[in-house]
Order: sequence, then structure tokens, then C-alpha cells
Amino acid sequence: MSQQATTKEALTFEDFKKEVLNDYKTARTSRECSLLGRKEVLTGKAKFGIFGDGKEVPQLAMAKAFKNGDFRSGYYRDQTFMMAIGALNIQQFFAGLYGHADVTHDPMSGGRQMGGHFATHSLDNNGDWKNLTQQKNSSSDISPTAGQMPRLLGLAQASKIYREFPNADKNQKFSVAGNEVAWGTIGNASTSEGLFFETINAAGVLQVPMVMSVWDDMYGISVHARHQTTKESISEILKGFQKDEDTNGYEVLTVMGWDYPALVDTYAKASNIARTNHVPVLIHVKELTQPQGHSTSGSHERYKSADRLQWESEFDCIVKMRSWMIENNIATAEELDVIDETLKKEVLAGKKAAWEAYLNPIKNDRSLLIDVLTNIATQSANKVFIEKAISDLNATKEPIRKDLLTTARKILRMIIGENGQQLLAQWIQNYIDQIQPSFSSHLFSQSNKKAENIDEVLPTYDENSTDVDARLIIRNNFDKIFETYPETLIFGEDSGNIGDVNQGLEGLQEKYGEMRVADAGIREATILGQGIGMAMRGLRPIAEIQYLDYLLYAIQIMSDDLATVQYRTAGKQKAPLIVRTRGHRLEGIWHSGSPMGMIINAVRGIHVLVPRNMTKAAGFYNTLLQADEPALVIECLNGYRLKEKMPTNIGEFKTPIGVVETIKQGADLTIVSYGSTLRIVEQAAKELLEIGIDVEIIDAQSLLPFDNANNCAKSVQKTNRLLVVDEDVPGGATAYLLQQIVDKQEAYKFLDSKPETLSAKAHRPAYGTDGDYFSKPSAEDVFEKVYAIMHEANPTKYPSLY
Ligand SMILES: Cc1ncc(C[n+]2csc(CCOP(=O)(O)OP(=O)(O)O)c2C)c(N)n1
Ligand SMILES: [Mg+2]
Repeated sequence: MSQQATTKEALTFEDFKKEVLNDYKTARTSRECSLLGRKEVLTGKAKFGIFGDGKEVPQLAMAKAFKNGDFRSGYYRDQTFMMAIGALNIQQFFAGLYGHADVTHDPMSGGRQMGGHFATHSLDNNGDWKNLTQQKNSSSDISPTAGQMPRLLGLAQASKIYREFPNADKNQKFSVAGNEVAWGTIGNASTSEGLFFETINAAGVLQVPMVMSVWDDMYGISVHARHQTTKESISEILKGFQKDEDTNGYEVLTVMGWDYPALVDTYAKASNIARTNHVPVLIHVKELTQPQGHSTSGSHERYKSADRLQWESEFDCIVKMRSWMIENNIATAEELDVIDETLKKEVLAGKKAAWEAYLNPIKNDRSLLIDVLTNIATQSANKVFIEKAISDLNATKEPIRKDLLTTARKILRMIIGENGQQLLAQWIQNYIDQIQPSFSSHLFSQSNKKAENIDEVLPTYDENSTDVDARLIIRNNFDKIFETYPETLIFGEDSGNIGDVNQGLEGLQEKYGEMRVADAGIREATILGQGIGMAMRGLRPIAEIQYLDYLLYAIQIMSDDLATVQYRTAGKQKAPLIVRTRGHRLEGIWHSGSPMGMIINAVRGIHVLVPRNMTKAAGFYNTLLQADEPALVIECLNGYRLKEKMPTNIGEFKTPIGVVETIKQGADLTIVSYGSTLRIVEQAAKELLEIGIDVEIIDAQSLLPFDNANNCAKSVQKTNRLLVVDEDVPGGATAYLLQQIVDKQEAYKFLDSKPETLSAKAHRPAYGTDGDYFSKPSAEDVFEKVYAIMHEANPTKYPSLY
């Protein structure tokens, strides 16, 4: 008996020892990568480096507690964690540093992001979901400090939803009974951001399984904690969030970042609390260091005192872990020295392999190009110059693709009209066609669920179809959506209990429960983040922003995070989130905004849809739920009480994306507009017809993407005149539409008059009906603008009005 126990204990100790040694190896490998990485930048092989040195040991502990199905949302210090969960090896680390534009070499972003921005692959090569419960997941990092926080909230909330609604995971790819934890990491200084506090509060309210680690090294680049955090301690000031027995809240834990056994215990405890009870945990990991300073730009000797630097070298977490291992007879100093040396060599070998894998294809391409150029040179009048260019290109030790193209494109100009011109032109075009996708693919989905692939289904009506308040069409359509798609849910300010401020969700909370039709606090950025995180875990969230004017609070997250998800992962992650809001004209400065130019320029990568009525809007939701892309749908704030006919095929009709609709045929001039302004345009068109001017009206409907079939240019071909009308500022979305129609669609060829725009004033819309009349385009403005164009074309027929 006792002998058995001894053997078991001995075995356990052996296992334990093995595990610790393995952890030590991961930490040391990671450290060597940081040290060598910095050298690669300083010698010019890589452009910029930001590394995880000084933060290795807590990440080992986090990785131990991290289970399959879990998600990380963190920042650039987490290379050790990524290595520990098996999602990043040495060669991949360096491929990222060099910017190897191939996702098989740099799985983090295919060379699109600078090193230190981590991700795992949620999608297969067709853009379909992998089984995320069978792998360890990391949502793709972004650079804006605390930008990872809103998404973290949604990643955690998904577990909560799946625990309550297992049917939402039809194919069992996303959750096992909601047992997954979302793990956040952030630097101490970045906790100063509003997004951090907004997320912390929201997770406390929602009680989601989130474990938030703060890596505290007392600095944010050069700025000390005394300028960042009240009392210089995030756990101190968050004490009020501590959960009591009968309240919600957090478990707030603190631990030293160099104390390996304490870290392992702390993370195991945190994991358990979050996973089992869905209670969020904050772990303040103190006394971390930066052995090489913040990044490869600048040196920390400039702003840290000698004492601080001395302390940092003594409290370096790997140094401390090593001492602890020796003191506890886990390894001798000599054994560890051998490990250190072996790993150094491994890292060096991995680095070399990464560099060769990065460089060799470019060198091969260079050889091919040089063959072409040499051949061209022999027949060229500019032989001498071409040969000089070839020899310069050949002499470049480490060529990049830009060198190849610059040389080829400069030589092309020297051989205009010569025999070789066509050959070289062909080479250049082929090369760009071949390489450009490495840098430009996946701004949108490339899967067969691409939104533009979903065909239009028209609404149908029968003899019983009656005119109703338009909000009922939206409401009944959402009802059908929640019934049809168990993975859908909607949340926003006043969206739950009262069914949104315009009753577009009236009665649906009662029917579908408080989690699927939910009220949210006033916090637009994290409402958006909830949507992103849940969409990344297979749900189909609809995040509601109460008014378009308040989308600005969320636009940073839309622009930096949502819009870039597919692009920054080269198609390996997606977040098909629907953002629902309402806007355009109503009343006053902050309830009448239509800042469409700002929005479409900030969110390339998200579809921006501007339905003119509620049937169109409902049709967009139906389309989007068949697709796998994010979109913003802006309903007309003044349209809910207008009458529309109730379709018979609620939930089924679909408004197509990237397709305009001609809502009135006409011969004299094309007006392109969208949203609430269309009603004014339609009114003006009737009045214009009375004096014999017959305008064609096109509803843009979908600003991003816009009119894939070039129907606007086709209309201008018929009318030869173009006016773009909206209620954004001058040069806002009208400038975009003009660029699309006149430049991209080449409508300039058909124009007999100057293409014109009519927009709102540059200032915000003033309050009241007169405020609106003097701020936004009116039917008279549209009438007179069209009339002026016709006057210029035919002054006899249309004498001047003024
Ligand atoms: C919104 C935003 N502002 C500024 C920066 C520039 N910046 C990058 S890292 C950093 C300091 C972050 O410090 P901390 O959060 O403590 O993380 P650490 O680097 O110390 O681990 C700053 C200011 C940024 N990336 N994003
Ligand atoms: Mg810091």
C-alpha cells in the first residue's frame, strides 16, 4: 500500500517536474525570440518589433487554465501564451516579424499585421466555421489600446447564451453547455481607456465568463502609472466591483507576475469561477518588467531610473522562475543552462528557416524577371540602361517585391514601341495580379455566402394586404426571424422591455425571453463589441444603436475591429454582425444626423445599407441572415408611422445588396438619392412633371457596395444629366456617389450638363421645422436645383427663376 502510494507520489512529482520544465522551455523560447527579434529589426530585416519579454510566466499559467473552446482577446505581449497553447511556433513568429504575406507561413495575419498581433483560424479555406470547441481560439488582435475589450465582452457572453439556448448551436461547433471562458489581456496603462471601464462594468452587469488579466509593468511606453491610474493600482480602484454573496460583481484577484506557483493557482481558481458560475474575474498581475523596453522604437534607459532598471533585472519573471525551480529541486542550474543553450540554437534555426521561406520565393521571382529583362535588353535601344538596372537588381542581397516591380515598371517606359514592350507589360500585369491578393483579399467575404450572392425575393401581397404603420412590418419580420433562426438575438438601449423606441420589437421580449430580446446599458461601444464577439462564436447577433447620431461612440470599434476582421486575418475569422440603427431627418442637432460620408469612409469592410422604407429594411435583414458578412442597416427615423402594405411573405422577401432600384422612370435628368431624402425627391419630381421636366429617380439603397451593375451610368446614358441628393454635409456621401457614378462607372462620357450634388448645410441640423427647412434639402431645393440645370441646358424653355 505505502509503496504504491510512494510510487504514485513519485510519478506525480515526475509529471509535475516535466510540466514545469516544459513551461520553462516555452518561456525561454519565447524570450529568445524576443531578443533575436529585436536584433532582426535593428539590422533591418524586419521593420518593427514589439515583443512579450518580461510577461512570459503569467502567460504560462493562463495557458494551463485555457481549455478547448475558450477564446482569447488580448494584445501584443502574448506571444508566450500563443506558444504555450500550440498556436505559434518559432518559425511562424519570425514569419510574422518579416511580414511574410502568406497565411500558411504567418498564420496570425498573412503578413498584414505587424508581429505581435495574434490569431487562430476559425474558418476553413471555404470560409466555413471549423469546430471551435475542439481547438483553442484567439480572436485577432488590433493595435488600438483597449480595442480588444468590447469584443471580449461578446466572446464571453456567447457562452452565457449557449448555456441558456443550446439550440442556437445547431451543428455543435461553438459551445459545450456554455462552459467556455473568454480570456482578456491588457497592459496596465491601457486600462486608462474608456473602453476598458465600459467593458468591465458591462461584464459585471451581464455576469459573463470572462477572465481579465492586467499585465502591470508600471509603464505605458514612457509614461509611469502615476499618470495613468488613480492610486497607481487597477485592482485597488476596482475593489468596488468585488462580488458579495448576494450581489453580482467580480472576483478581483492579485498576484505577482514572477511567482510561478501562485500564478498557476490563481489562474486555475479564476478559470473555475468563470467557467462554472459565469462570474467574471479580474486578475491584476503585478511586478512585471520590460527587459528590452517597450518596442524596437526607443530605449527605456531614457525614462527609467537606474534603480528601476536594477529592480527589473532582479524581478525578471524568468529569472525568478528559474531560482524557484532550483530551490525546489526541479532542476539544477547546470540542467537549465543546457536547456537555455539548446533553445537558443533552436530559435536561431527557426529564424533562419523563416527568413529563407520568406526570401526564396522573391529571389525566384527575381530570376524570372531578370531572364525577361536580359532578353529585352539585347534588342533594346536602351540596352545600357537596362543592363545597369538588371545589375542593380541582381546586387540587392535581400530583394523585396517592390524592388522587382519598380525596376520592371521603370524599364517599361524605356522600351515603348520596342519588341519587348508587350512581353514586359504582360509580366508586370501578371505579377501584380498574382501578388496583389496577398495584400488586398478578404476585405469582404470570399465564401459562397457573400452577401452580394443572395438573390432578391420580392415582397408579395394579396387582396387582404392592408396599409399598416410601417413599424409593424419590421416587428412582424423580426418575429419571423427569431422564430426561424435560433442563433439570432437583439440587444440595445430600450430594445427589450418596450420593444425599441419605435416599437419595432414590440411584444418580442415576452415571446423570446430577456436574453434574446434584451435591454442594454447606455454604452454603444460595448453593444457593438458584444455583437462582434458573439458573431465570432457562431451566433447571429443584431446590435442595436438607438440613433444614428450615437453611432459615433461605436464607430471606432466598427472601423478598427469589425471592418477589419476578415481582412486582418486574411479570411481566417469572420464576424457577421448586423448593426441596426435609425437615422436621417427628425428633430434637432443630435437626432437628425446623416453623417453617411464619415461612416462609409470609416467602415470599408462592412456593408452599409440605407433602405428608404421598412419593407426594404426588413428585406435587408432577411438577406443578411443568409450571408456571412457584417452590415450596418440604417432605418428611416421618420418612417415608422408612415403607411406601408403588409407583405404576405414576411421573413422571406429579400432586398438585394449592391443593387439600386429605379423608383421612377424619366427622360430628362437622373436623380440618385437614398433614405429619407427620397420622399422629398419624389415630391419634387411630381412638381417638376407639372412643368414638363421628367426626372428619373434611383434609390441607391446600398452605399457599400454600390450599384454593382452600373445602373446609374446606364440611366445617365439615357438622360445625360445627373444630380445626387442626400442630407449629409456637402462633399459627404454625395461626393462618394459622384465618384462612383462619374468616375468608376464612367458616366462622364454621357453627360451634357455638369454633374451636381445637393446636400444639407455644413452645420448640424437645427431644431424645429424651420430648423429642418433651413438645414436640410427641401422639395423646393430639389425642384430649383433640377430647374437650374435644365435652365442652363435650355434657357428659352426654362427661363431663370431668380
Ligand atoms: C488608442 C491608442 N493610443 C495610443 C497607442 C500607442 N501605444 C501603443 S502601446 C502604448 C502603451 C501601452 O501600455 P500598456 O497598456 O501598459 O502596455 P505595455 O506595452 O506596457 O505592456 C501606447 C500608448 C495605441 N496603440 N492606441
Ligand atoms: Mg504597461
